[in-house]
Amino acid sequence: MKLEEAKEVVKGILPEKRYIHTLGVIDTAIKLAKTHDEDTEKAALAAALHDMAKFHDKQEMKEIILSRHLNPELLNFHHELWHAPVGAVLAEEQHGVTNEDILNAIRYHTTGRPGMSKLEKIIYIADYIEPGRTFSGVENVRETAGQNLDQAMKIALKQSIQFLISKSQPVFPDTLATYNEFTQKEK
Ligand code: DGI
Ligand code: FE
Ligand code: FE
Ligand code: FE
Repeated sequence: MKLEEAKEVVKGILPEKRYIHTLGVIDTAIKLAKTHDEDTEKAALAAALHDMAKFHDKQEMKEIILSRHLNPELLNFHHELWHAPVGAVLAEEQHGVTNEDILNAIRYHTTGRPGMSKLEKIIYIADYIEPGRTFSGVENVRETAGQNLDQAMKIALKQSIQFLISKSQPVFPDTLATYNEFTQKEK
């Protein structure tokens, strides 16, 4: 699947605001890919599709998680977490995306995971810092992302976990494990 085609697909399924967010993630991901020597076409395609399941029917997402044997732990957490792994399933099954790195970048864009590839980090961070994001703390990650992806991941994960805790929300185990990994990496 080519970028222009992917944009048409998501333009057809996402509300305008979410489509504009997606365009911001594509732009940001291409920039980060150039800076950090990653394939810009892969980055753009993963970015275009990353939120494709964001408005997918909840019951259908649940069925996909069960039938494709995705991590069953997802069902014990907020349904906001489901659109990432379900999006990867839809990208593969409905749109013929076969590149495993692109599929993983979609699959782990919300929680992260230990052992993330460069592309996975780029999509996670691009989603966090695209120009439409205005929450407090976004600048910390914007400033760091051009220099050091691991450092940017650490800050983004830390802030996300702090935000969830401030709302008394549970934190998905992968998110904590990813934060621990980036923190332990540091010298
Ligand atoms: O889809 P986006 O809004 O662009 O962003 P996202 O996919 O990164 O995050 C979607 C939502 O998921 C966001 O509102 C925060 C929430 N979230 C992320 N990590 C966790 C989480 N919610 C819970 N309960 N636990 C998590 O670990
Ligand atoms: Fe998302
Ligand atoms: Fe995110
Ligand atoms: Fe997003």
